[in-house]
Amino acid sequence: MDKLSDRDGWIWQNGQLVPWREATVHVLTHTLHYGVGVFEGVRAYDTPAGPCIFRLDAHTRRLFNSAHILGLEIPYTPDEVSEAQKAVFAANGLREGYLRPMVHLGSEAMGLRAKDLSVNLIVAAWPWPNYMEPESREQGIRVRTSSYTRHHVNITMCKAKANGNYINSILALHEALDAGCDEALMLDNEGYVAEGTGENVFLVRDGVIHTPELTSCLDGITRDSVITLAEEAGYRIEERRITRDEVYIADEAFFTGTAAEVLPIRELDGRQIGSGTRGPVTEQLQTLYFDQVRGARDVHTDWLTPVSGS
Ligand code: PPE
Repeated sequence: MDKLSDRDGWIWQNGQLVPWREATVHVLTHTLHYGVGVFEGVRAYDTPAGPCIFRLDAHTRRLFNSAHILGLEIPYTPDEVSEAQKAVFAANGLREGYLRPMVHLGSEAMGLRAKDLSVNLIVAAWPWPNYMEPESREQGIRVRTSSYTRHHVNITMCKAKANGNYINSILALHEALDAGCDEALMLDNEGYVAEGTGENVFLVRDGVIHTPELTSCLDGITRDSVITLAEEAGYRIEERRITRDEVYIADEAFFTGTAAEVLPIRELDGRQIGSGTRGPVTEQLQTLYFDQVRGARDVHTDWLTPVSGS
């Protein structure tokens, strides 16, 4: 198997572009043991103006917010972190790909009481096509409600995209995959629909779009983009508590996320949703989204940051 760690290229590590295989950390890295770190998932797309990072400023801002929530002080300015993402994408000669900025604590000391550890930043970039089969964009995916509850708001912080939060996501996702589904739907501790393991969720009923309020899900940047595009297309959006059975009887449902993009859900817990394939509203929003990220629209041009031209 090709190993992600064994390839040519460059990774930005603490202010420098280092050769891909040499971008390593010590085994006593604090974050490796306890999960206190924060990260981002960002995509860049090929556009008529060359490769552009989608909503770079919003992702950088969320990285700083995540760090602030966990009490980590990133030793760079937001501009420097945005420039690092552009630099590493350009250095790897990519036209389209995924960027992964990640902030982790150093290996100066072990233990829960360790304080004043170094705060380190890496940014990697690689080609990462959507991890679902291409047909799933048209036909939708099969989803199962997770037996694992999404984070309670006072356990780990849902506004932080924190490394450790993803134990919950991975437990839920692997349970769904083992059951032959493509993704899990997670409910919050009161039983209301929260989100996917790495996506926000939407449903459509009688022409109105519904999505859970932000209390127990990540403040997704794709979610925000899709809400903006949907409102501009004339849809009403209701952010509110949603129950699992409302998804069963929705006309359409879909996930949004940087990695997942806009992905129709065709089935939840063995119940067909709507027509059992991508619905018209989902298709329209998908088209708007892909046109937007690929620079085919003349609105929201500030959402696209060219990789070169810094
Ligand atoms: N909820 C969760 C839990 C989540 O991890 C993501 C992103 C979202 C919602 C959507 O947020 P946004 O990307 O800003 O629209 N998940 C990232 C990690 C996925 C992975 O497989 O790793 C992503 O999509 O980059």
